[in-house]
Amino acid sequence: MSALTLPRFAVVGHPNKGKSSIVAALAQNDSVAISSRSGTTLQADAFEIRVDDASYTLVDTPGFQRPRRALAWLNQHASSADQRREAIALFVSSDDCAAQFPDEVALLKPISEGAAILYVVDGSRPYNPDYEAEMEILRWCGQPSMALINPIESEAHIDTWRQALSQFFKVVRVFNPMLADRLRRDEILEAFAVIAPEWRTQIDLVRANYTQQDLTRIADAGLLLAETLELVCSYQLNQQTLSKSQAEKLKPVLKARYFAEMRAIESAAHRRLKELFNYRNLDSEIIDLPIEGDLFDTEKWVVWGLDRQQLALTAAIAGAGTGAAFDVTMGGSSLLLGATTGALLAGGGAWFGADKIARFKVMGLPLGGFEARHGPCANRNFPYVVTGRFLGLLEALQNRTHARRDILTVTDAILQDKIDALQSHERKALTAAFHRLSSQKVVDDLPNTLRPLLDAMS
Ligand SMILES: Nc1nc2c(ncn2[C@@H]2O[C@H](COP(=O)(O)OP(=O)(O)OP(=O)(O)O)[C@@H](O)[C@H]2O)c(=O)[nH]1
Ligand SMILES: [Mg+2]
Repeated sequence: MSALTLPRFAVVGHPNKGKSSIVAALAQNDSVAISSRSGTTLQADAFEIRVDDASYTLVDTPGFQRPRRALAWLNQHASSADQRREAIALFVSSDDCAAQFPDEVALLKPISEGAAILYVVDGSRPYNPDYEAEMEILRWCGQPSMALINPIESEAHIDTWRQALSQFFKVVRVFNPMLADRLRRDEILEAFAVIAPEWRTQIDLVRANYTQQDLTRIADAGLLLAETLELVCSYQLNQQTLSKSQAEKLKPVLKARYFAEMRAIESAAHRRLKELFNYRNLDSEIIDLPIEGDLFDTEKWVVWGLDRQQLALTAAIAGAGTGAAFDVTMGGSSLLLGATTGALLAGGGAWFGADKIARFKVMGLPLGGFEARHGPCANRNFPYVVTGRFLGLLEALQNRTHARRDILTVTDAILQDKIDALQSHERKALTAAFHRLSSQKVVDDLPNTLRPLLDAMS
């Protein structure tokens, strides 16, 4: 091992103790194979973790299967301590061992080729001397090493594990791959540099780049949100028809297409957000983007967006009648409005078919004297709803690790807190920007206006 080689760590231990989970969490890679079935990882698998211009590698390995017999073999091939490393080298290159001890050969090979050792145990199960053969074999490798206690179900046996492990490893840490936030990940990287000081420069560079990467991710998420808001708030479907009755017939088709496309735009944005956080296989569930009906609770945007004076005003109106009176200033669609407002437009709905718009002719035929149109959505709630759902996903991604394989449920519940935390000028700017968006007006520098909402999350 030298400072010239890049840091490389082999994650080893008993089967089913979370080795692959630790690799997934640290590598931020949700394609690492993890399952409750013992013996999931069958061969050593190297994951290079590249963060900008720095990198290190984690090697996921199969668990020890026959450590006592492997140790007996090693003892037969080394009569004194100075021969132990050689015995390990012989072990991993022997065809006989490959046949007898395929898992031990697979896990020891990367170590004999220079990887440092991360030994993983389960802190919810009691210590037991059966593990000593594994730890003894690892000691024979003579590589830098540390132990990680993964409290899979509880922390019940952490103390006894610590005592036992400290006989074999200079550094012992508790690391839960399901809860590994940025701070814990950074602490583990720092420990890597302690056990392998030759790699410190590179590891410190990885850590610094992670800090930069976190900031860049949030900035990129802000750009993505701005782009998505502009797209959904201005989205419109038009279809020219020859007659008003044709336009009427098209009504349900156009409406369904509009809904489907709005949802598709949102899910594409959510997919891109997941990719920004290195989630490529993550399934999430979220209620369908509310495009009509009660989900557009008119009172909600009052609380979300408006300042105190406006709030008092709207509260007074709301007290007098229904909350739905606020937003009838639509740019052509009743789709996003609640039932009451929708009723104001019943019959006409989103239709602008009566005007003769296109008068030109192609080869003597009228191209269409009527236009059926759906959208854009002018409900003032809409940008808030889309933003809330986006931030909900962003926060869930930040609070999750790549070791988890369960479905992510997204809500927009955090939006209110995020808006409350804004300074009043920031909130005003946001309210104004969202109002312009839902009024189909251009918003100058939307990413900057959104920034304070996202900054709180970095
Ligand atoms: N609740 C909880 N479950 C965990 C934790 N770590 C691992 N698991 C679960 O334990 C099981 C085994 O995890 P893996 O990461 O596949 O374990 P492994 O050591 O790589 O297993 P093999 O490849 O079979 O040797 C999976 O079902 C994980 O979801 C943890 O910290 N908490
Ligand atoms: Mg595994």
